[in-house]
Amino acid sequence: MKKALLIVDVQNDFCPGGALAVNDGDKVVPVINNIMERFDMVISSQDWHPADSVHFEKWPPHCVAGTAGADFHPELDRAKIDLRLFKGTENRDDGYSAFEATNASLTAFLQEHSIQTLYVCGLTTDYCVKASVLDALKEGLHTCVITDAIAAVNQQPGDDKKALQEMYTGGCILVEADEIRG
Ligand code: VGL
Ligand code: ZN
Repeated sequence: MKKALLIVDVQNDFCPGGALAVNDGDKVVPVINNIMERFDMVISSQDWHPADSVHFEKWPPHCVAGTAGADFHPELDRAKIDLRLFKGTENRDDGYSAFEATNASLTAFLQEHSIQTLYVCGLTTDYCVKASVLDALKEGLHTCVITDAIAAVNQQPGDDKKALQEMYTGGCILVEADEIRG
């Protein structure tokens, strides 16, 4: 069975020094680089907001389209990425899930490549990773979240645990990077 890796929002603004930095956001990068070659396809998403997005009523401005903050973390191995998705691109749209990308359809891409299993990693556990996992489950995909390749906003302590619980309850499998075979 074919499997793909979805790398959610490993962007400068979610990493230390960024506009919406999350604890240990950069720690996911070596873990992700190390596992990419075990997948048939690698897909990335990027938060890509217009400067006047309503999303910035809830969040400090971050990942404005085309800015350095919206770039991938410099150490992410982008050469292995087969499809780049951009989301949150409309000014009325939060775009938390990679399935809401506006430049291409993740669902169509997975169908074209006969991929039925999706592994999700990246930033952030309690928003875009969770939203992408829940949409993947709705699409009927076998869905796994890589628990040592994610990091959370944690506005409230424990939001990360709650998000993982919600994913698990929805049918997502929790795995560690070491358990993934090529
Ligand atoms: C995200 C908050 C706001 C995420 C995006 O990538 O999880 N979180 N925008
Ligand atoms: Zn955002």
